Amino acid sequence: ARIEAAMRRALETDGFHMVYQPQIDLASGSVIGLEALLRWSPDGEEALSPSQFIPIAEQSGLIAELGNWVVDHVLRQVRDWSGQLAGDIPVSVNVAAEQFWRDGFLDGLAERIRRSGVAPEALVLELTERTAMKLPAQAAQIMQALNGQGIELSLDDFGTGYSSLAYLKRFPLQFLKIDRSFVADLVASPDDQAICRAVIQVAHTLGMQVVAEGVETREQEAFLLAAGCDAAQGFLYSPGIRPEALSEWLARRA
Ligand code: G
Ligand code: G
Ligand code: MN
Ligand code: NA
Repeated sequence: ARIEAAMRRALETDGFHMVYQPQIDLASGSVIGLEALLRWSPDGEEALSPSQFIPIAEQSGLIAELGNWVVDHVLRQVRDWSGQLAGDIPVSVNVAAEQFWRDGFLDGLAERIRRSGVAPEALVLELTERTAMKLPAQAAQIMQALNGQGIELSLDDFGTGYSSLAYLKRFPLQFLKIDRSFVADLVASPDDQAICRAVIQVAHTLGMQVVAEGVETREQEAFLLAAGCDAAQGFLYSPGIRPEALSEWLARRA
């Protein structure tokens, strides 16, 4: 309840902010995406991870407002970046289950994008397996509608939920993200190596690009590249970057 009240205050006072983590094309080394990550330090206290406070926002119903804050904030940022290096790179936004499943999510999002003047193609939505598998048939319909509006979709944390391959085939996804738990021990674990290879093959067969999360070493990167993985993000390249520092980071890599 205390966290809930603090979240309400933070929404009123812009107490949240976003950082942007680069996604790197493994073959060319170029930056092909940015994942927007929500950050919050309640009233001068130590930062809380979204994995701690998003579930509270979902239970309390605050997720609608918080989700809208994130979308509007990212859209404004993308608009501010137009004409700069970051302006041409699609930005991935995480969508929580309770946010996705609320009545009016689709229309509300379309309206926010329309009002911002940003092209829908500038956004990628990251949905988790848990979100999609809650009601797979309806999820597939909403996903079709999002694609129809020009918004691309990514399945986040892949391998940690209970996705059925039958549904994976029916979801109109452009990207699949290998969860970082499979990447962490990649170099030492033949099991994780086999899992990553298999996931990459299945995703490619279904026409999806694969992004590996949590890449921290050159060895992991080399394995993933050899296995045909398309892109990677992780501390090897950069943690989330404050928007005001991003242009410089991009310029330094270019
Ligand atoms: O930011 P961090 O790397 O600590 O992320 C922890 C978890 O919180 C990840 O699973 C990430 O997807 C999620 N997350 C980060 N930002 C957002 C956000 O804006 N909205 C939602 N729903 N989840 C987010
Ligand atoms: O679930 P999601 O993929 O959206 O999570 C992103 C989370 O992963 C964020 O909390 C981010 O800070 C974290 N993260 C990003 N890169 C790395 C990494 O290389 N190693 C680890 N351990 N965490 C990472
Ligand atoms: Mn994510
Ligand atoms: Na993830």
